[in-house]
Amino acid sequence: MKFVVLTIFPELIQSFWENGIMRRAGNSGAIEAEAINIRDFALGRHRVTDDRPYGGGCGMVMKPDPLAAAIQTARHKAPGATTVLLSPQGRRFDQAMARDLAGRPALIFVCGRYEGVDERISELFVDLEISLGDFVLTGGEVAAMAVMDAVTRLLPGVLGNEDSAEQDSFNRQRLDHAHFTRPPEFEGRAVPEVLLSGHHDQIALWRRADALLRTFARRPDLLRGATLSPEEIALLRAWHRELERIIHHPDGGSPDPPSSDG
Ligand code: 9D3
Repeated sequence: MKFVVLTIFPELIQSFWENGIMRRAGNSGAIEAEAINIRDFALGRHRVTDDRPYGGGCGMVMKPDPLAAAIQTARHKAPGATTVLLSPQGRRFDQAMARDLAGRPALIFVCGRYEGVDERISELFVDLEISLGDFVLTGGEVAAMAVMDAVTRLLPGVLGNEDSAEQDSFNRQRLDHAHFTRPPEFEGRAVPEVLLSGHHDQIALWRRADALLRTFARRPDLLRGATLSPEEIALLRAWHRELERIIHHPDGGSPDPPSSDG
C-alpha cells in the first residue's frame, strides 16, 4: 500500500510514520509513505496556499492551483491511487470503509486547513470525502493519520495472529471485554476470580458475557438489529430474569447485580 499525504505540515505526518506499528509496516514493505508539502507548489515569492473566500465572510480557503499541482505530482508517484479529501462534509469513517480502502493499491490524502479547500478541487480530483465524525478539528491531518492507522493494521503481515485484524462475525459488532494484568489486586480492586482460575472455557464464557454486557450498557445501538448468537440470547434472558426478580422483589433476593457469568 502506498500512502501520499498532501499537507502544509509534512513533519506532523512523518513523525506519525516513524513510530510503532506504522514504522514496522514501513520497514517490512507493507506500506510506502510519502508526505508532500503543498507549499512547495505555491508559486510567487510568499508561497501562499490560502486566499479570501468569494462572497466574503471570515476565514480563508485553500487555493486550488497549488493543490491541483500537488495532486498531479502525487498521482505520478502513485498510479491508480484513490484520492481522499478529509473534510467535515465527508462520509463518516467506519471499519467497513477501512476494509474497502485497505484493498486499494494506493491512497492520496488531501488535508485541508483553514475553512476548507476550493470546491473545484473536490469536483475535479477527489474520489472520496471522509469525515471522522461530528466534532471540529483544525485540519485534515489528524483525520488522515486515523484513516492510515486503521487501514495499515488490516494489511497482510502487519499484525501478528494475536488480533488477526478482524474476528468472527459475532465479535465484530461488540465492544471488547475488560482486560486485566498483574497485580491481582490494585488499589483494593481485585481481578475477577475466573480470570485467575485457569479454566479456559469459563474464561472464554466470562469474556463473551462481559463484552455483551458492556455493549448493552454503553452502546445499545450496536445490538439493535444485530444477529445474536444462541449463547448471547441465553445470557440476555438470564439477565432479564434477574432484573424481573429485582423489580418484583425489591427488598429480597440477591444483593448482587446480574452477574456476567450467567
Ligand atoms: C465555519 C465552520 N468551520 C469551522 C468551525 C467549519 C470547519 C472548517 C474546517 C470545521 C473544521 C475544519 C477542519 N476540519 C477538517 O479538516 C476535518 C474534520 C473535522 O473537523 N472533523 C471531523 N472529521 C474531519 S476530517 C477533516
